[in-house]
Amino acid sequence: MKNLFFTLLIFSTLSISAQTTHDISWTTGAGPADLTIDVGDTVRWTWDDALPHSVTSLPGSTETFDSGIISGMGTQFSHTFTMEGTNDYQCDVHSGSMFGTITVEAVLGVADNNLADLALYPNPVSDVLNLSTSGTLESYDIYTITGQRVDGGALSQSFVQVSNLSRGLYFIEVSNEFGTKTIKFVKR
Ligand SMILES: [Cu+2]
Repeated sequence: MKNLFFTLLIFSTLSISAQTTHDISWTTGAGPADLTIDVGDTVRWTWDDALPHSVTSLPGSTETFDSGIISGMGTQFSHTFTMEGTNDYQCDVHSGSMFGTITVEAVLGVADNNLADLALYPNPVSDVLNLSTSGTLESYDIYTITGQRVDGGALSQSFVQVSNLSRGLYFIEVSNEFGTKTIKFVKR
């Protein structure tokens, strides 16, 4: 049981990025249908008239995608962009009025925001546990070594009051939208 808890702690430190789906109304005259998105985001085109259309990447586009020519009000085509770059595309039927560019940018700030540099001080601690990181602090949970949660909540400041904890060994799990980091500390 204890081993399982430690294993979970280790895996819970892996980060997860937020992903977004962007919608484009795909109809004659929709061009230029341009968007700037983050790597990992999805663009979803929805056919908003009854005419046949396609969503087709053009030569030179960073990624290749093609819905084929399909028709039907409400038809959807989605593509998840995984590479930083520029993607020119068009409708192969109405290339003069249905076209656009999807610009895909590297996700900024994750490296600085993933809590990888989170540090605690002092450790051992008696009253106030300070949290030092270049990332954004959003919430925390404190667990005993047997996995019992004894404290936690939103983090609006870069410290946690631990004077109420009994003496012993604890883990603090600090989270933000990009992930979680868990560090052991000693309360004395
Ligand atoms: Cu079209």
